[in-house]
Amino acid sequence: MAKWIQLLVSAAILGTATAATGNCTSPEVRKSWHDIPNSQKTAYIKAQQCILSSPAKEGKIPWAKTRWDEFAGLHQLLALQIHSTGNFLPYHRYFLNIHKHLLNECGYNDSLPYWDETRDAGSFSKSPLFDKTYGFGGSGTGSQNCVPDGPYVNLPVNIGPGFKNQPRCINRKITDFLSTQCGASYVKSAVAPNNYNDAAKAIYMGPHLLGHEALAMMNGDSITSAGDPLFMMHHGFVDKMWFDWQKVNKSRLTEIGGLNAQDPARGFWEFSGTQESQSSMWGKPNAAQLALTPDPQLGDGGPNMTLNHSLSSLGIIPNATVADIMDTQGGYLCYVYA
Ligand SMILES: [Cu+2]
Repeated sequence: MAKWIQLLVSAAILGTATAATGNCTSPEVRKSWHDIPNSQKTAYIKAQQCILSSPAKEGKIPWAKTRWDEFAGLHQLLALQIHSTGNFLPYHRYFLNIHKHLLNECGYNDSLPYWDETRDAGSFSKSPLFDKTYGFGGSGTGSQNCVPDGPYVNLPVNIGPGFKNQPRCINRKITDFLSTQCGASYVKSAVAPNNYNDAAKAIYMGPHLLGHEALAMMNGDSITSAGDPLFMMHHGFVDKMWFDWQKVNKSRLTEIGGLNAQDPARGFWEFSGTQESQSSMWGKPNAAQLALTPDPQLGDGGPNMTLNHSLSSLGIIPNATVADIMDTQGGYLCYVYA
């Protein structure tokens, strides 16, 4: 697709970005779930229920039964490209944008909320995010740790665990002490490094990973954690860390680095090896999954991440480049965090 058509389509999706100039005049303000009105929470939840219950639309991933499966399935296919690599922060920012598109399809046009986890660090279980009416439901119960209440009960996900695919409940098991490391002092050290690779790694290994582990179950599975709608709240928090890091110096809006993929023959790997014993149970992508997985070197022409790197949603929204998403107020994107 020609670049200008792509920009027009993107502008139509985002509403506030002007394609003709690439300007972003009135950025969407993304607020923590704590601070949005109940009416917005209800509208968001209704759209999320719609995504979880709508049939698959793209038809590219044969094992995806719902629209949500197509989204979670995309994260599964790309798992070895977007974790412990230079594409972690860029792709998850683009992934938030894909989610925004799915919410739009289901009638939600307000700003994307995120979860300011610093406010709940050390006591996740008491967070308003787990409210059964105005939140995502609570900690799991029973042998599968299925979330027992809230808006997403009885809405199964057909992706995961790991590289497997079977119908399952959204599950989580909150451990408060692990959530301590999502606190303000930990976030401050995560965004302290001066270069992209070190900051990306500190964010990944710090509040990002600990947030996942504090929620565990589906949320602790790096391949298919995106099955739980709560994932998007957590990754808004992660994206805000990158946004805050980038704000320090304009040169950071063009700074990228690292590799664009892990080795699929090895299976999933985390930066420091802390989860390797766990990841062995997540398995490896099978031949059908590999055949569907976008080429990680597309745009880069080699194993290293560049600004030309191609970001794919397998057709849900147009492909973008890393250059497009570097600046949240660059025109392709148009938002800030409050
Ligand atoms: Cu991920």
